[in-house]
Amino acid sequence: MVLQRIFRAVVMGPPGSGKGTVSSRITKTFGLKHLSSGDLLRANIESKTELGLLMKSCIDHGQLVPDDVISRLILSDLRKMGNSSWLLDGFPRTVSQAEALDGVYSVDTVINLDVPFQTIKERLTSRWTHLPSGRVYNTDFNPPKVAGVDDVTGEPLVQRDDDTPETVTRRLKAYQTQTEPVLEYFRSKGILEVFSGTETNKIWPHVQTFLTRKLS
Ligand code: G5P
Ligand code: MG
Repeated sequence: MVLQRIFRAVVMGPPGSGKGTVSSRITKTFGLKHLSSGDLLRANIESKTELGLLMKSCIDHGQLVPDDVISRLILSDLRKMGNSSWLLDGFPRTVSQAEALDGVYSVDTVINLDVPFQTIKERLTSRWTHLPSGRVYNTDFNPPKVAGVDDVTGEPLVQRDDDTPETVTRRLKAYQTQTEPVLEYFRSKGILEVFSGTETNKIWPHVQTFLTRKLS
């Protein structure tokens, strides 16, 4: 689909709710650029930037990184995208981040993936990631063609350091206390759209129909 106007969207949802999976389907179908705050932080860790090294222990412990750090990083990348249509995944995650984004851009829609916590815990321990691209696999749901290897580049897949059961529990707690208030923030602006379910393949057709309507 070729977009007729600039469109700016946010994907929200608890850790492991399928933000990355749904984002890649949205970008493929609708041609938006995808920016994931988690991928951006992991890329900094991987290439051992000063910022990456500083943020690593925060992320490995399942805590959010400071608002000013992530807001600066994301807003600077968005600036480089100029007049493109984009989809943000994992940002904003606090009301202060939402206000920082709001101060610069007008967001058209916020897609919230409402997936039960029990479903999430089972998924994350079987996730495998290609760090350079952010492509995600799951040994049950969408396994790579060859075990342990990225389909596109043939490079090795890794398990994220923050996908241990204890850290997942901490990430879910941080989501409840710090990120759930952001849903209210966007609901009060009338741009929040909630998609509930336990399977991405069942949620996705609803997201696709919603965006097709919104963009036509
Ligand atoms: P991230 O990287 O933003 P999270 O915790 O928000 O991390 P995560 O873990 O990346 O979110 P996701 O993108 O929502 O999850 O989900 P996904 O990767 O698509 O799917 C999860 C797994 O389930 C995959 O293996 C996928 O294949 C599988 N799956 C998907 N659908 C299904 C299904 O229907 N069935 C089954 N069986 N499996 C399925 O943030 C990481 C850290 O970075 C920092 C924080 O420390 C954070 O903890 N950070 C920030 N800190 C402050 N502010 C911000 N804005 C920050 N952003 C990141
Ligand atoms: Mg993700």
